[in-house]
Amino acid sequence: MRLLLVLLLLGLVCTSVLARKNRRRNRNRDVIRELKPIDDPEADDDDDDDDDDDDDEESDTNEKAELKNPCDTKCCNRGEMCDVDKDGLAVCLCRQECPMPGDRRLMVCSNKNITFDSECHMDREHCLCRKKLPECRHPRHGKIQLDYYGECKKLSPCPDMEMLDFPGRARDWLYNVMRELANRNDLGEYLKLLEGAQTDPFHVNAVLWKFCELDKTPHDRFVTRREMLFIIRSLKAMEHCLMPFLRSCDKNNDRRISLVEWGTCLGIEKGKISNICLDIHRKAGRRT
Ligand SMILES: [Ca+2]
Repeated sequence: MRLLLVLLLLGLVCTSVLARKNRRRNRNRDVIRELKPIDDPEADDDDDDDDDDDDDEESDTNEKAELKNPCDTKCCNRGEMCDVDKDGLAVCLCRQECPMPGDRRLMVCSNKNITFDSECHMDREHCLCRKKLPECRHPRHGKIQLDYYGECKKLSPCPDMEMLDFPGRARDWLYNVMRELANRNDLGEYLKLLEGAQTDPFHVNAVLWKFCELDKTPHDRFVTRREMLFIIRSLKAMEHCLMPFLRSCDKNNDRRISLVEWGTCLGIEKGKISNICLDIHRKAGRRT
């Protein structure tokens, strides 16, 4: 029941994150649309003098160059939005405001243990404080980061018994996530691994699949905290054994988890830990 709840909550988090991304994209499009000049089709009709054609073409070209929105090629950080200054240059400014989500599930907890109404609110505060602007609520927010999705709460320690039980629960959870993704046709090239995971009580394929899935940036057969950020942020508040478990996986303390460390940590026999991603990625035409 608890695993199902985690699965459903993860689904909710995924959906809300995607929705936020879409809303952010739409908002950015709206901003750019507002900043983009609107061509006036009647402007050309006013010019009837053939002798002035060359001058007009040159003028049009200059005008178009002038009207090109410099923000089209400007990349801003999170919490910022692009604007054009008085000299016509693209500048990144902190967002003036964020929409109120009206849903407590979109709250986020920062690494300073402060709850924000949304990721947008936290990013905006980070921007204001980084730029030392007067609206910044506290100077230390200049180094604020997202710790986990949801309202901040006291995270209880993981009891030894639960820690012992964690690998088995994690394997079952990974298998359930895999099945859920397959039901949604989102398992892609890893679909063939599901059959093996179904018939195996240890769900070895599900454990190996998750490693392939996490090891992406870069694909170097190690999983770093950065590569696990989404799963950590999604589950940290719900699963108090997650962080100590992940720390325990990194046996040689090099701040990254190898495939063998991952498999061993999740209770898989060494002989069954294989780099199945290699074949799958090759067959999918992906560089490995
Ligand atoms: Ca990696």
